[in-house]
Amino acid sequence: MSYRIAAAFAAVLFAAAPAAAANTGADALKSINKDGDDTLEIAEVIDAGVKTFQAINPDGDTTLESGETKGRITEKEWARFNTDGDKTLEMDEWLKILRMHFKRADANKDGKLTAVELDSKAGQRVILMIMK
Ligand SMILES: [Ca+2]
Ligand SMILES: [Ca+2]
Ligand SMILES: [Ca+2]
Ligand SMILES: [Ca+2]
Repeated sequence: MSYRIAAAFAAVLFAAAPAAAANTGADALKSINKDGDDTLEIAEVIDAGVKTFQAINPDGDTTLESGETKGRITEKEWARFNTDGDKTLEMDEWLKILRMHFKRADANKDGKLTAVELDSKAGQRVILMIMK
């Protein structure tokens, strides 16, 4: 196998394996929507966000370190929301970011996220913070 072909294969493999598994809005509704409607409200999103915080925090402390938020929180968000200036993200900081993405994803401002809103660019950022 030539180097060029090997490189092409590697590119395909990387493209097929994003850092965090991509979930659709329908996936998110299926696993997180508990009240029988077909939308996610802020309470459901916060609840799932708290669970995801705990799930991606394998060292079991009360904070997320940058390695633990890889692919979910951008460096810019770290700088803006890590308001106590330490090297860790506390739960309140994590949830502030999540609330921001919820607001951005809620295109019609009715306080609910539909599958379509969850599939938008902003909605995908919500999903990254509420599903492991
Ligand atoms: Ca709901
Ligand atoms: Ca941690
Ligand atoms: Ca902090
Ligand atoms: Ca909406």
